Amino acid sequence: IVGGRVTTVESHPWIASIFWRSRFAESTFLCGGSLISPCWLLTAAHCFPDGSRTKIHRLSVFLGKTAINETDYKREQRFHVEELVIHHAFDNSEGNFNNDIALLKIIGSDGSCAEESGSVRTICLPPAHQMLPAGSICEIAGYGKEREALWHNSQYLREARVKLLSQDICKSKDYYGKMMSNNMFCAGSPDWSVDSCKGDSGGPLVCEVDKRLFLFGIVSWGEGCSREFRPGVYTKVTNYNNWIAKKTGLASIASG
Ligand code: 4AZ
Repeated sequence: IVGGRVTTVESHPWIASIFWRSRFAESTFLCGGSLISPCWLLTAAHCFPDGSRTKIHRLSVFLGKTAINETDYKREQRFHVEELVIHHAFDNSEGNFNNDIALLKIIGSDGSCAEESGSVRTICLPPAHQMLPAGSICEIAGYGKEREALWHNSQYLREARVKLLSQDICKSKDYYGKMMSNNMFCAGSPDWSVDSCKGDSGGPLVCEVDKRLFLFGIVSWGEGCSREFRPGVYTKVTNYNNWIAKKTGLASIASG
């Protein structure tokens, strides 16, 4: 997150961190995610370079983490991945991560899923195709870089507020033009000082509607971070309610 501030996981208790263990090295941080039901995370498809051939036994998921490289036995919960569902139409052939959405089914060593606590809880999905007006203020959170030029991710969870941009503006020539599909939307700050960045991918963009919080976006891509006319691009979650309901078997989740 560029231009944000350090926060604690209690303020974003649905945020997950996904780690990858190679055959040779210890676990490295891969991506963020959001807990949408006790057993399911929503994240970005591009987080898994091997796609559906990803070896899920090499993945692990943490909930309830404020410091990414510290173990907090009191607050965090750790899981294995039982299932990885990458959207069948995920497509990066145009370099724009179309349908950048994936589901992870998590399971603890004792066979249980996430347990609600002060640092762990689910986030609701918005009703299918609900649109928010341009200019709406939403929040992003993640463990990603604080500046584009840095090499390392943030040590701590960070948050920031961004404004939704209209589809017309983001599809215009000055912005992303044809790179934008209707499965995406843009968000940023008018002075370009706030953005998601590398390492925030897969994580949440959450907006408040009638005093309730909903997961409207998944951090997906952007040209660099916090660059003029290059806002962050987010997967439009409201296009995928049916897909999520079908793949998770959670009927109630489709209606928000
Ligand atoms: C990335 O490389 C990335 N500014 C994520 C978000 C943004 C750019 C790049 C948005 O994972």
